[in-house]
Amino acid sequence: MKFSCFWVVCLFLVTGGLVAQENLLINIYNRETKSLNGSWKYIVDPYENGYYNYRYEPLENFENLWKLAFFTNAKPENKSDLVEYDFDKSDSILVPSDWNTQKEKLFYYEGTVWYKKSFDYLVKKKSNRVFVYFEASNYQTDVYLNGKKLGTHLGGFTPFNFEITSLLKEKHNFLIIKVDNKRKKEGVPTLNTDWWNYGGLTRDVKIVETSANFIQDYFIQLNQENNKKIKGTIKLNGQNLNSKKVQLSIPELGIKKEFVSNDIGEVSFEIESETIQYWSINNPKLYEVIIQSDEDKTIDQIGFRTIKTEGSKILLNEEEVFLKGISIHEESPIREGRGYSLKDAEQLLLWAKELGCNYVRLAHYPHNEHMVRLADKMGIMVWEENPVYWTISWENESTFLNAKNQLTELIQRDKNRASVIIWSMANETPATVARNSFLTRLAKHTRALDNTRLISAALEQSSVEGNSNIRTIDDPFAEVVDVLSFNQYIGWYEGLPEKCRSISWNIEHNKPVLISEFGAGAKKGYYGDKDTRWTEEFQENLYTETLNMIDGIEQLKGFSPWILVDFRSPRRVLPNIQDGWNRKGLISEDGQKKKAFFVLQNYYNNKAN
Ligand code: GCB
Repeated sequence: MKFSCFWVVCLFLVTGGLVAQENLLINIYNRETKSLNGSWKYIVDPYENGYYNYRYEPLENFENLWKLAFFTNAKPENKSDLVEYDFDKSDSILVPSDWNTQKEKLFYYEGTVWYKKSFDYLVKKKSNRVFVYFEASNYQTDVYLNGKKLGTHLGGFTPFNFEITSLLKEKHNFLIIKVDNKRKKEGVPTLNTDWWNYGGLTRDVKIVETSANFIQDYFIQLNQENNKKIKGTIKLNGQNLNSKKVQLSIPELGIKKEFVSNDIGEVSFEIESETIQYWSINNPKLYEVIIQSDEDKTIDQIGFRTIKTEGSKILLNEEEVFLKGISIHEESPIREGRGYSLKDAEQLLLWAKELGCNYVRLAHYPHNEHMVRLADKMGIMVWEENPVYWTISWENESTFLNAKNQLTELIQRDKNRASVIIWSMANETPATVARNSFLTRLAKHTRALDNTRLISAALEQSSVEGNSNIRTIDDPFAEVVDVLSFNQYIGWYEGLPEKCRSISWNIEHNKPVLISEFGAGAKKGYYGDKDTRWTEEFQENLYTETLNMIDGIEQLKGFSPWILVDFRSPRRVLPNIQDGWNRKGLISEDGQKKKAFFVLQNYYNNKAN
């Protein structure tokens, strides 16, 4: 078979076409966009027949096999022509949303599904640019427009976009997306997790139109060293970006300033203001911030606050704060499956508020943007987490780059959110040399992108040598973090709840301590005595005992028990109790509060912030 130069170029695009960070757009939340949500055609392709030939070579490498590739959306040219797929005659599926809970036959499916959407698009102005923006898609996403590959994205929980200006037509565009959620050893996360591997276009898909030169990025917040100054950078994207005018206004603060960009289209500034009302949990003040260039304008709602640590204290606007938290998975409390909507976010955060929380841990991966936007409005502090979970391939450089890329996309999306106070690098990872280096590099990268927030990771505790009743943190990564967090399950995976009474804590670090997880499983409506596992009383007792125990940790500055709502996990198979659900929720998947909810609520209500 002929292997022409053209196909070599295509192959390069396929293998080398991973999304680069430089072009990720921000504040799409507030931009005018065309939604591609709704009904899409789909083809389930477990053998990836739409991508490989029978020798398992990509079809696109062969001129004569090209049309067999599903992304070409080929149709038979005459009645004898052989084309063995047809999107238009295939079933439909809704976007956004995972496929598992939409189609019964896909409940346990892990593999490739091809999505297709046709659309017309009239650009508003000829010189404008157009992008297709994905809020998230799990896990590997290959994107094709009108038969041409735009690129590949890895990772299930962060946004990415591709420019489509030159490929777009007024009529009959077809976007074909290959989404593959197969778990992989070298992936982030890897093969083993304690949550459901929901696949598909799980968040919104949008078309974004911008001017030729547009405002691509900005980072605007309070100077952490001087709370009378607002500090920021703005970055334009386009051609000839030197000496462009950029205006920043915050009308409520009487701020209106004009800057001129440097040769790469960036401006940096510091603006004094004596009258800033700081964002806080009691007064989550957000200002309307308007950024304008010659051709573009974008508006955001930004809160200004400082967050820092001092010894073992966490200071929000220089005042000590105790983080009354709860961990949350991104599952819809309204429908089944992966959460994605504003309504999902509202329900979860309202429950957290009802529990008395001023803080949430969004575990174990970046949640949808509604969560942090709403937390900004509701005055809830947020821990955001990269899906570096349990047993990543620490020595694999491409795994590292993948983890770094996902974290970068998260920071890019949320760095202007006052509610976000902690970036978490990982959860429950083994303290090996390779892992220490992996996480230290991630932390260094995070600080380089954003040195205004705190860095943490959910670590593990251990016994001091010779006395299993004295617990400590001897993980070397504790030296790197700003906030020392760890998970502990004394009374559930280790002994019974009363065991908490025999444990004392010897933590030597002069840093704030957070307990990022503790908990016990209980089936809503299963009642009994406190020693009977899975009863609400067992869980209730575990909370009572744990709260007594951890009150004895001197540097304790908050916690986020595991977890707000029961969530799906294929690891949880006990019939009539788990049935595929991790039961450590304080609320059942159908919204009923368990007894332990009220123990924690009572504790939080009696505890000062
Ligand atoms: C943990 C993990 C969390 C699990 C939880 C459990 O330590 O961080 O992802 O779901 O334990 O229920 O075992």
